[in-house]
Amino acid sequence: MISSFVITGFLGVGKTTMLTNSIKQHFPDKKVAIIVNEFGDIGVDSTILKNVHSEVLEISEGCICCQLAEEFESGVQEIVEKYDPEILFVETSGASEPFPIYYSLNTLGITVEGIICIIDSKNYKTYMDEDIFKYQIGGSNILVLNKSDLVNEKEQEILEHDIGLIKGKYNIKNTMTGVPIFKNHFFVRTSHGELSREIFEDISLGEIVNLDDVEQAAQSNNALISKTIYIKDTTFDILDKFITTLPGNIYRAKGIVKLSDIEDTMIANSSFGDVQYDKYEGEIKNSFLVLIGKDIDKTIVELENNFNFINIPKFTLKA
Ligand SMILES: Nc1nc2c(ncn2[C@@H]2O[C@H](COP(=O)(O)OP(=O)(O)OP(=O)(O)O)[C@@H](O)[C@H]2O)c(=O)[nH]1
Ligand SMILES: [Mg+2]
Repeated sequence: MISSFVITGFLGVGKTTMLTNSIKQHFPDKKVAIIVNEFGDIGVDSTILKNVHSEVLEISEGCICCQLAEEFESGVQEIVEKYDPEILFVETSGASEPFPIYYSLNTLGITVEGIICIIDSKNYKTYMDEDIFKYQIGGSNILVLNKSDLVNEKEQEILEHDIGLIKGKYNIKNTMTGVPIFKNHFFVRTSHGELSREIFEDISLGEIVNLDDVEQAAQSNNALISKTIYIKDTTFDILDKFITTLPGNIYRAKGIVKLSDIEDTMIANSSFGDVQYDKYEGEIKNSFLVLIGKDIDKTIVELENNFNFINIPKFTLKA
């Protein structure tokens, strides 16, 4: 029997970080497979995850909760047939809601042990009115308050209060009976996605009947758009200035870059202005960044006019 966990949460909250920092160390004796869904057209997360986990399947350029639902189901079947995992983790895109994914896994006969929603303790206020954020919380039973290193105790209390209110209102219910379908939920405070093994062992969603009577959220990405830009010969300082001064409607920037003054190739990772660089163990043909945000088309044209080292091709190059 295969058991699974769905990892959901808004853009850049720390889903991939949780998978890299927690999973391998907790299940060294199990065959673990991961399906990762990315909103952008080039998968950065699968590249990061492949450094840590051997069986990683990437589904990019859209959301597996709606337009890529079929690709998701065939992806699950493919990974099960090829690898026969004992545990499957599914990282949804930051713009996906978890319930349809839970539903698909059930239909495929895979037990879902937990739906883990990761929350960015510092930046959640920027998008707490977005439907997708509320439905991600409503459809989960483990609420991980991540990035606790970036907030103080008072801010954590406000966060827990805010998230508790959203959970109360958006908890997924059976529309016929009004009863919440997940029997209980709990909060976990952490940083860098570090979760204890007990969290994965002690939970179970239990058997849920009448799935057809469950209300589902209106699937709306609220105009989130992703665009890949390519970076031509430039230095670290110039790129860093570019990333740290990106306009506020670009929520997320991530990519793999080779710069002229640094020997290592690097993964650049920015969410809501918090930027981090890590060494990338591998080679790339073209340096690129995937930018994700709201109404970014005009912003991208302005960026292209202002920075001569970026290039937005009319077609997708191989990274
Ligand atoms: N300070 C701090 N940074 C964190 C923490 N968790 C993750 N990050 C950083 O946040 C950035 C985004 O993390 P990811 O794990 O890629 O987030 P994600 O949810 O997978 O992002 P998407 O898949 O693009 O939605 C990275 O630069 C991480 O290193 C944390 O607890 N504290
Ligand atoms: Mg990710």
